[in-house]
Amino acid sequence: MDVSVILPVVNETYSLRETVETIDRTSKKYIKEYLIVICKFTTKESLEVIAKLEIDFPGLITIHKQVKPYLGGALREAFDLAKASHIILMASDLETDPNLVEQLIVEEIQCPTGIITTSRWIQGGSFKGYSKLKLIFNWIFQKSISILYSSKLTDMTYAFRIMPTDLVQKIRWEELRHPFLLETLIKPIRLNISTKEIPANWQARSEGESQNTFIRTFAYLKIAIKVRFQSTRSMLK
Ligand SMILES: Nc1nc2c(ncn2[C@@H]2O[C@H](COP(=O)(O)OP(=O)(O)O)[C@@H](O)[C@H]2O)c(=O)[nH]1
Ligand SMILES: [Mg+2]
Repeated sequence: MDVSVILPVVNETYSLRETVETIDRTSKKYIKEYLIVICKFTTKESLEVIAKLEIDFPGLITIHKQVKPYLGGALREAFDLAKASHIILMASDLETDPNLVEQLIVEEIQCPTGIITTSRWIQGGSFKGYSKLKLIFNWIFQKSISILYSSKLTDMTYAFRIMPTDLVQKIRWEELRHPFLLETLIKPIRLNISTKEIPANWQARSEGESQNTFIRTFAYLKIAIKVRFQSTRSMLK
């Protein structure tokens, strides 16, 4: 088993470097590549950090400039390019703690056809720097989705997880914006793929800005309802 770590980048600099360095320190033996996805908005400062990473981690950095738009577009193209047996979906802004990558991989080895995903809501997980109002909305949203899907999962929108590459390559994806992150879990759930959560501590990024807006959160509901009633055959390529 080996891993392609997918890292979408817009405005991250030291956060991206720390992400790669931490994973290299803790999980080097499993990593086949860091698949960095850039877009036309990726800043000059970020591109400089990426160029430096290419020198410091020879042979391990793959750079892809996305053609499709938005975060979903970036990740969908990365899925098709991934060379390892598994992909890790995460961010480069340190909102996905790179120290957890080793545990994700070790747990996945126990069940390589399933998905190990992270949760900020289970025992041991937490949010830091999230407003009370957002927390309430998040909790209600998570609860609604888990009821809709009769699932025990507690954090389906936090996209920090490990998945088999053949699975992500055979699913027909639809979303291009952030709701894609939810789609990457609910389609596998409908396809009866096993899932397990481990706790994660979330902390708001300390550099750059999110590409997501709170008001768009409601778009997640649309894909949640659509996929719930979609035939599983139509989910596959
Ligand atoms: N390549 C690429 N990366 C993106 C895009 N949108 C977001 N990202 C990156 O994906 C990660 C998660 O996105 P972010 O905007 O922080 O979303 P949030 O954490 O859900 O609010 C960050 O590292 C972003 O820089 C995009 O359109 N293209
Ligand atoms: Mg973020």
